[in-house]
Amino acid sequence: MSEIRNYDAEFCGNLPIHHINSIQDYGYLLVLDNKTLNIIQVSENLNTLTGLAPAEIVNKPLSSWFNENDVANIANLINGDAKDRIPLNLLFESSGKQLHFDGLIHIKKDYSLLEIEASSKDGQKSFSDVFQEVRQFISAMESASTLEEVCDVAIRQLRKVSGFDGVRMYKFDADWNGTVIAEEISGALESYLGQTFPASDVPKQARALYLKNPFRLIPNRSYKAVRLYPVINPLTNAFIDLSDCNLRGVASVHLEYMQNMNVSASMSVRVLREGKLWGLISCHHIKPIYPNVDMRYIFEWLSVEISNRVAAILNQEEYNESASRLEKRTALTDYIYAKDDIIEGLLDDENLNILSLFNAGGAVIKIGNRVEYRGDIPDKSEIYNLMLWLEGKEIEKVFASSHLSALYEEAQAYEKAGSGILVIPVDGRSGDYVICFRPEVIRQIKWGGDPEQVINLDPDGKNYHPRNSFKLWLQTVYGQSVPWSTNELEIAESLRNFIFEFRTKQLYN
Ligand code: BLA
Repeated sequence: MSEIRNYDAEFCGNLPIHHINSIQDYGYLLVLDNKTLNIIQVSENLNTLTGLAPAEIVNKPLSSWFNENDVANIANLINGDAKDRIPLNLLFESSGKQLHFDGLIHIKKDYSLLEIEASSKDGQKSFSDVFQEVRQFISAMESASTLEEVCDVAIRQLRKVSGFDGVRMYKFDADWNGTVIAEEISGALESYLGQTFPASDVPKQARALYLKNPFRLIPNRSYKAVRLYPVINPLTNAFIDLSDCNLRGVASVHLEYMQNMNVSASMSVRVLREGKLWGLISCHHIKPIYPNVDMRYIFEWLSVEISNRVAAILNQEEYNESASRLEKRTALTDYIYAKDDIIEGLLDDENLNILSLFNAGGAVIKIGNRVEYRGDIPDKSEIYNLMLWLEGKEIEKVFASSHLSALYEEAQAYEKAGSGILVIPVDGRSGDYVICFRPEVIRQIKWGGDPEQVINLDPDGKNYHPRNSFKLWLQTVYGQSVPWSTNELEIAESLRNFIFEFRTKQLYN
């Protein structure tokens, strides 16, 4: 199969989801002028609370409906340092009625977004209950020692705490495709465990939002979209940016996607590693479900615990691996000194050599007039041509690929031995290189539905739909090796520096 089309870059990733100009109907949105605290834009459903048409609400001060202390607090916040996602408890007063609201305010330069929803005490737990649950959660995760165990424990516990029908751990790869690596579901949901979903399913602008907002909640995909009034924000003269707003309306392609997955509700919570999105915890419910604000905060808290635990395990694994590789590299460079020769030092020892350092199947070293070959490698003439190609690239730093034939067509002839290549230029101008080869590892990707069919266009050529089947779709990938890790590339670069210094010393001694 040819390369899969990148719908993320070409299409889905460009949908302006922040300018949707509508909200979901489980709350209300008020946009405030930071200077006057007047309401300048509202979600049209605010008329059900106030009994007034949206046109009658705008330009009124916030104090027309909100308690004096709350308004004073908001004024202080607007002038304060914290800007994003500040939670509030608010008292709303209309026609003698008092209603409690949970609020969230996002403060921008000229205006603030105030989203509110009726406080729900349904299923609310006492602090000590929550504390016990979280404590149990953390201790269960601490006793898990591998990534698989952590993910399994995390989603099992989250499902118990939240009551969602299904909870899955979804891990992104280097190309932002995501694989379900752990799953807890009830009978009515389809299993996606082990399946990979293309990057466009959670496109780049949607992924970027998790860096600011820990979760995305869609309690009912059949919600009635609520428009904003007026349509254009009077301070910016543009559609308002709803990126930060939890209530933000949902892109219709994703609502259809949820329908195709047979779920009504969805909540996805970020898992971060070193400030980057590592994965998502995706929760689904067959019927609509409204986790209350406390539950969302518990989720947010637990996602931080999960992120920390995942990062700790992966960092430890990487640390162990890089410490052992560094040890090997040091032994190898000592050996080069002992032999007083780069080629002999890198190849002579049966156990510790350039192949074992980089987990390579074969290697070739050319320095000056000497060429040495080891292990599984392409033919000598093929290597000669490869070196000419490398010379043309004028590489000065380490160069690596786990899919050489995608860059250099001739390599298709020797994918078995040389799907992957790591090149340490010794002296690129005279064609001197240390080259390691990695063999082909044929692998199968279990896609959740055909990745070539992620979008179906209507005959009008304008309207489109997401794929409607997530049935296992197998792709066999040929011509690729195990990828070279960042640490391997760093070690290769440090070896290049060593070789350079060693040769300089040899020249001048
Ligand atoms: C959003 N897609 C999402 C989200 C998830 C997924 C988790 C975040 C919102 C949410 O929590 O529901 C995808 N959910 C998955 C996947 C699994 C899962 C893969 O549980 C696997 C188990 N989607 C498409 C196509 C496009 C697209 C073709 O299939 C674009 C043309 C877009 N997905 C899309 C958009 C959003 C989205 C735009 C953001 C929706 C929003 O926040 O408004």
